[in-house]
Order: sequence, then C-alpha cells, then structure tokens
Amino acid sequence: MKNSKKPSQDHADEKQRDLELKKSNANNQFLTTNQGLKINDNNNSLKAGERGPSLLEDFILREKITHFDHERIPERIVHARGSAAHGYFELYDSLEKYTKAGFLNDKSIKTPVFVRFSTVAGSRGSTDLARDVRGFSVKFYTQEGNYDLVGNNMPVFFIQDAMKFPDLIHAVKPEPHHEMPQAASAHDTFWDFISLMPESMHMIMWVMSDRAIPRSLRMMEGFGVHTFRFINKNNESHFVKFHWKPKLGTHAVAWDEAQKISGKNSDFHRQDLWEAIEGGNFPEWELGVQIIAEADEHKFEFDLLDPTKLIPEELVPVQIIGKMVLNKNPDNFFAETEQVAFHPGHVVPGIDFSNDPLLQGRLFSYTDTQLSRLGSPNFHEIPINRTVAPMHNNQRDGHMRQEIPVGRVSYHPNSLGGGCPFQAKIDEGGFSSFNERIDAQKIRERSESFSDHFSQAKLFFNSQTPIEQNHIADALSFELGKVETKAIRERMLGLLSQVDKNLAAKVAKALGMNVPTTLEKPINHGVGADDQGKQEPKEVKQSIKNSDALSMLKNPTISNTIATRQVAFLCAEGVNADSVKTMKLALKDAGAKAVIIAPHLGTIVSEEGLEIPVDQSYLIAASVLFDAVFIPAGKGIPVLKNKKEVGEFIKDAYHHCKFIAAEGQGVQVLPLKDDLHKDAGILTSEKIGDKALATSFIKAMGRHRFWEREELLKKE
Ligand code: HDE
Repeated sequence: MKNSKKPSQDHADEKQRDLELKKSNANNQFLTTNQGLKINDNNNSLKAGERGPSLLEDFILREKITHFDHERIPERIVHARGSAAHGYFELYDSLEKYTKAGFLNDKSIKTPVFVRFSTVAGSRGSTDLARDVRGFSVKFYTQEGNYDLVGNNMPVFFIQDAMKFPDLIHAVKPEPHHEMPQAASAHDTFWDFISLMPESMHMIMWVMSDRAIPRSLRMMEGFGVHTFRFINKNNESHFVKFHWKPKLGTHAVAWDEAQKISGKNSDFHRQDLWEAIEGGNFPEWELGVQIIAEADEHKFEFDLLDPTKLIPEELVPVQIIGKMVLNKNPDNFFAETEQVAFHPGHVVPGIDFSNDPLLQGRLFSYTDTQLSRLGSPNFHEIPINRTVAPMHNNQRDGHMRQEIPVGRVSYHPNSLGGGCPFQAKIDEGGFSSFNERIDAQKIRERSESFSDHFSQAKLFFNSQTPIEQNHIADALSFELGKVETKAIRERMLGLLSQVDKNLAAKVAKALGMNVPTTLEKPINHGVGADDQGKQEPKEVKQSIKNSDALSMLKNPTISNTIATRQVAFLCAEGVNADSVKTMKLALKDAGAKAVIIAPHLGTIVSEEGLEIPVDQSYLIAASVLFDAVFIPAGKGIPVLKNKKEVGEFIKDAYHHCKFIAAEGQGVQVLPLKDDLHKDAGILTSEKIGDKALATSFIKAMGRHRFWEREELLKKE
C-alpha cells in the first residue's frame, strides 16, 4: 500500500525535513507572503515616487488584496448563524446488545466531538435570539470514521417529505422581493405555507413555545428527530431515537426579553457559550436513546417513519447511555465553525437509516451543499472535517486537493498496487447496509399512516402548563398579528381550532377576528391527499393524553441548579460592602456569578470606605442580559430610585418574571406598588448581609423564572 522507499531513505528524508522545519521555525516571527517571502514593508504599496501612482508590479499588494477579495464563502442556505465548540463523549454502559458501533460499545473510549448550534432562518450575522428552531449538530470523530448526529432542539419537523423542504425554506426566509424580515417567521409567506400544510401543526406548537427562545445554547435539549436504526453484530436491527438532555436543565427567556436582547447583544448565545467554556464551566449533555424492537415497528398509533411525530417517553422510556462535555472553544471561527461540514449520511458500522422520507432526502442534500459552499469535493480534507480513522481510497484530484497520493494505482480492483486498498469484510469493520426486505411498487404517494396531523399537536399543547399554553397563544398572536393577508390568518385560526378550541379563540381575540366555523380543509387531510382527494378524513386516537417530558416546566429531568447564572447587583457609591459580599459569596458557592453595576466603571467606595471594583456601568448593562437582580443595602443606594436606567432595569426584570432580591435601603429602590409586595418572586429583608435572604434567593432562582407573575401583570 505504501510506496517502496527503503527505510534508510525514509530516515534521510525525515532528517532533511526536520532541518527545514528548524530553519523555518527560526523565521516564524516574520511576516511573509503566501510563498514564504519575508515582507519588509506592510504599510506602503509600491508607487512611482512618493506621491505617484501605484504600480501593477506590486505582487505583495496584489496577493494581499486578492486573498482579501475572496475571504467570504457562500453562507449555509439554512442554519447560517452558528456557534460551535470542541469536546468529548463518554459512554456509561455498553450498547453491544443493540449496536456494533465501537464508540457505543467500549466504555474506555473517549470520543472527540465538535458541536455546532445554529438558528435556521437567519443569515450569518443575524441575531441569536430569533424565534426559531435551533440546530444541534454533533460530529463524533470515532475510530471507525466520522459519525454526525445532525439534529435540532425540537424532536419533530415541519414537513414529512424532503420534496417540501425547498418550499418550507423559501417561505420562511426573508421575502424575495424586498429581503425582509431577517431571521423571523412572522411574515405572510411563512404563514401562507404553514396554513396550507396541516402536517406542520405539531412542529408549529413547538416553534411557538418557549423552546424557540432558549436562555442559553447550554440549556436546550437536542433530538436526532428521525428514527434511525441500530445494527448489532448478529445483524439484528432495532429502531432508535436520539435525545440530548442538558445538565443545566431546559430554560427559556420571555419573548419581549428575546426581542430586547437582540438589540442589546445579538451575540448573546454565542458569547454565553464562549464565556462558559473559557471560564471552565463546561456545558454537559447526557445522551439518551429510545429503542424499539424491529417487531414493534407497527405497534404505535403513528408511523415511526413520520418525522412530524415523536415517541412519547411514557411509551418508550429514554435510556441514558453517556455524556458529552464541551471543553474547548474553537481557535478560529472560519476554519472550524464555518468550514465544518455535517452530514446525516456520515455513519459508522452499527448505525443505519430508516425509510423516513425526510431523512432519505437529507442523505443527498448535505454533500451537494458542501460542493457549492466549500467549493470542492475535497471538503473532507479541511482539518475540522478530517476523520481520525485511517483513510484510503481511489478518489483523486479536484480543487484544493491536500493529500499527495503516491504511486500509479488509483483504481480497484488492481494488481499493480498489490490490490490495495482492500475492501473490508464485515468482521473487519466493513460497513454494510441493513438487509431490509423491500417489496413495493414505485409510487409518488404519502402513506396513509402519515395522515394524522393533529393528535400529537394536541398532545403537546395539552402537556403544557397553563403558563406555557399562554406563551404559545401570545406567540401565535404576535406572529399572525404581523401577517397582512386576512385569509392566511383565517386559515390558521381554522387549523388552530383543530388543535385546541380555546387556543384558537384566544388568538382570534388578539387578531380581532372570529374562528371560522367551516374549515377550508377537513381534519387530518394531508397535502397530497387533499390535492388528489384520495383519502378520507380520519380522526385518530392518541392514547397518551399528557406527557410531562414535553413541558419545560414539568419536565421530570429539569434541573434546579443556578450554576453559571448571572445576577445583576445594582450598586452606587455608598453601597454596603457587607451586603454585597454576603450575597456574592453565597451565589458563588451555588455556581452563579455576581456582576457589579454602578453609574461608572472603575471602582466605587462603599459606606465603610472600601473600594469595590465595578464590572459594568448602567450605560452598558440591561436587565435582559441577566437572570436575576439584587439591590444591596447602603446609605448611597436610595439615589438609584431616581435613576432612569435603574427604573427601566427593575421594570424589565419584573416584567420578564425574574427573581428580585433587595435588602436594607435597597428595598426603597423597588417601586411601591401594592402588588409588588404580594409577589413571591420579590424577596426582601431589612437585615444587612442577610444569609437567610441569600439562601431563599438562590432556592427561588432554581426555578429560573417566577412565571406566575404574568397573572398579576395581566391585571395591570
Ligand atoms: Fe438540514 N440542511 N435539511 N435538517 N440541517 C443543512 O447542510 C436539508 C433537516 C440541520 O451546523 C444544510 O451543511 C434538507 C432536518 C442542521 O452545519 C443543507 C432537509 C433536520 C443543520 C440541509 C433538511 C435538519 C442543517 C445547509 C429535508 C433536523 C446545520 C448547510 C430533506 C433533524 C448543520 C449544510 C451545521 C443544515 C438540507 C431537514 C438539521 C442545505 C434537504 C429534519 C442542524 O444541506
């Protein structure tokens, strides 16, 4: 397989290379051209005289500018806005019974991963806090080749068949005549499409829920979405669904807050991920699987191949099999986060596909898109995309080829190369597709088992707490309120009424419309079916009526840690240092961070005469960038009551249902509304440096938000 150089010659070559390397290292500090020529002047172009024209001869200037001119590559057609990190995956127990994938068999293997999170609709520079699905792509660099689990933070999808994907994306992207709105689904074309696609209703419930506005990328679940297959050594297959469960729990911000964050810091999620990793707070997720025996394929009320359906955890529990830790930020955004190429078709022996028609379409798309995005079929040679497994094949040439294959043989079978590279037998780790029997007619049709579009939309809606249901109604009222075409709003009200009559009535009220009594499309009529009139409308029963796992507030795996939460300390000259210190230390012990905010940067002097360093001024800080607020004691504190920025800070924190604590004179800064003092989300103490206040504040923050306040707010 190797070329036939003698060992002694290899040795001489290595010595020579070492020598060259040493020489070039000594030159490392110099600025050079791309050809290694040392540059003597990087400030002035070559000119005919001091004040004369520039000369075409200036190859150094031309190289620099030409490279610059070509620095941008096409952004991803979807998921353009992303942030990524390196880490590793560790297995808890061997899954040998189900899959032969090495990294899921051997507990001693620590598999490196690269994970990219993204929004879907916005451009590369768009805001992190758009209401949108989040991509959750994991590249496992396994010893048997790269395995990519390219999922989302929601377990279902809008459409059932890849044929509709370009339509969906065209509808949600900015409208083509004026390129508006950016990173938003609240516009006519999106809702026009959705209102004509009843199959999207389950996903719409997810996207209108708070899942679409996560507090942090570190606080979202991940899902493989499609049903995949596990194949074991005996070639037995099980169906599998993948889940990522965040150790920090699943949390969201409020919609008004999301919009304000977009103005204050459109890199909010990116920065949060970066800073957590830089600060050693490595985000962690556990990997869970739902496993379904081959024989049980048809035992469900829905089709396992339908990507608009999930398997309720009450029917098939999620088994936790390992954990993923992200512990290193990328060194270079472009080289890694931008150039990484994920592909659901990057699998390893032991993992295979189901016939989900959406997944099947994806298998073609992801290589194709890299050809135009990264510009060459050699994108696998870009460092971030390289497999750590040995790679040999007869593919040759192409733009930007990095490898220098040796020898004259680039075909198989061959005798001149000794037959290399060989095909691997199955017991040598060779990949083989599952031997599924297919006996079918070639058709362009939707299976009837895909025709129930509402049962799981109902299941999702019914599983939410009243608070979460209100958020869904508000989100729909916002989105449809931005839709100009009345007929689209009407069609949506018709679809919503098939999910929940009260939901439709609430949204209709906000839109100043009535829920239509005659529906344009009967219940559960699929798009293909409707066009061709082939199927009868069908009411499908859903035996599971409620699933706590679908609610962020009831989710049994919810975590009440406050680790990495940011708490704003509203301070001024004359603050009480003991009050600040007591709360700060208690928060630190719980893993949260106190951020001192004051009228100016530098330091402030406490009433005891101590200097306290300031982290942010009121000019920069905004409530929406914090999880909770503390107003400490101190003689100088009451002046904050007259400060406009502080008033807005507290008002926003209050409206976004954040926990607020105040002690001593800090209590005077709170607005004196009657309701405020009845509000269990506001904790006060007259005592200075009150440890009990700190304890109850930390416990309260474990709930993340005091959403019950929304009821009080509605009465305002
Ligand atoms: Fe994707 N998708 N997708 N998708 N997708 C892309 O590939 C596509 C779908 C998902 O961080 C593109 O490299 C088709 C479902 C993620 O780099 C593109 C269909 C799910 C990412 C593409 C789907 C996803 C992508 C754009 C329907 C959840 C970001 C750039 C058949 C399971 C990956 C790229 C990253 C990216 C096509 C449906 C998730 C164009 C045709 C369902 C997380 O190839």
